[in-house]
Order: sequence, then structure tokens, then C-alpha cells
Amino acid sequence: MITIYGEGRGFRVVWLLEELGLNYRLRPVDLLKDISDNAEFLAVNPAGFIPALVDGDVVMVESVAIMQYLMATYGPSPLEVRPDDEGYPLYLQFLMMGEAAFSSSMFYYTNFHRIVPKDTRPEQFDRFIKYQFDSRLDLIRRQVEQTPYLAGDRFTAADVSTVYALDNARRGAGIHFDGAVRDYMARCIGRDSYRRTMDRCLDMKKWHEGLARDGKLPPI
Ligand SMILES: N[C@@H](CCC(=O)N[C@@H](CS)C(=O)NCC(=O)O)C(=O)O
Repeated sequence: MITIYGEGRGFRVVWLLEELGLNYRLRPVDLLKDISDNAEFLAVNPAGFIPALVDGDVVMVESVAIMQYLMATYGPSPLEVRPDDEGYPLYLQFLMMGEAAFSSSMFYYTNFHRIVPKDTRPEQFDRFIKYQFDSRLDLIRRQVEQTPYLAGDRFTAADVSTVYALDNARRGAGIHFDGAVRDYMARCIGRDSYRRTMDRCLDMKKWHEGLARDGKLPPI
């Protein structure tokens, strides 16, 4: 049985598993609490970050690497774009960019805002993160103005990786999306697999619904 530890970027992995129709267990890991007594999780990832995967003898961290492992092991799947497909370079680029440019910058941005009081925050930090996010978002906008999904005509793992990050920026930093990007997001999060993922990821669901209830969730 495949076991995933932790939500956060684990949402990406769960979404992919839902798309692939595989059975799995999701074990919650609450990073806001002291995890030093969570022996089960620390035996899997002694570094203590999430998500992590256990599949038989295989133990892995890094959400996008886990996605690639799952598709390579349990595929073939239309979620993956093969090197001989013309959409491959875009697929690979956006699969990585979802984590490298979007999740990383937003993770530091939102946590920095949560932890550091406004009057002691260097303004340049906010400007730089916003610039980095917006410049990469512009590449997404240009792409989805041409094709319905990032690698072309069909939904792939590159969309799972990227939309998880954009959706999180909507929740964590109140970012509004408009035009072609908003339509693209609506197409992706309108999928049944996204709804099932939300139903499995209870912490994410609680956060999402709480923001919506308080009128703090920018609409899609
Ligand atoms: N690049 C990694 C990032 C992992 C990561 O930073 N996860 C966050 C939660 S989503 C975390 O565990 N942070 C606590 C820590 O880094 O110790 C991935 O995509 O899995």
C-alpha cells in the first residue's frame, strides 16, 4: 500500500494519486506541533519535512520527484508526457516550475508574513518575491492563452504541480487571478479528482473553507 505522509505539498501527490486511481493512505503530520515524538514519521524522513512517500521498500521525499516516481512505476498514464511527444519540453518546464518558482517563493513569502511583524519586514523582500512570482506567472499566462493546459491540449502532471502552487498562493497570499489564468485554474480545479483530493486532505480543506467563510478567498 502506498503511504503519503503530510499534506502541504503532499496535496500535489494526493491529487496525482486520485488522477491515477491508485489506492493509498494519507498519514497526517502536523508541522505546527512538535513532531519530535512522531517516531513513525521521523523514521521515514529524519529531516522532518513533508511530504514523504513509502511504497514497499521505497522511501522518498520531494513532491515532484514522488510524482515522477509514481507515474514511472504505475503508468503509463496520460498525465505524463513522454520525451518523444512535442509537448515534453513545456511539460518538464512547468512540472518543475510549479515547485521551484511558485511553491518555494510563496512558502517563504507567506511564512515570513506570518512570523515577522509588518514594521520590521524589509520592503525589498516583498518586492522581490512579488516580482519573481509575477514574472513566472506571466509565462503561464502566455501559455494558457495559447493552449488549454500547460503542455498542450490535455491535463498533465505539470498542471497538478503548478495549479497546486497557484491555488496555495490564492489561499496563503490572497493572490487574485484573472483572464486566461483564472479560466485555466477553473478548468483544473473543476476536476473531480481535485474535489476528491480536497476531501482527503482535511487540513487543507479546513483552511480553504475557513478562508471562504470569512470572505478571504479570492474567487476563481
Ligand atoms: N521541495 C520540497 C519542499 C518540502 C517542504 O518545504 N515542505 C514544507 C511543507 S509543504 C515543510 O515540510 N516545511 C518544514 C521544513 O522544511 O522543515 C517538496 O516539493 O516536497
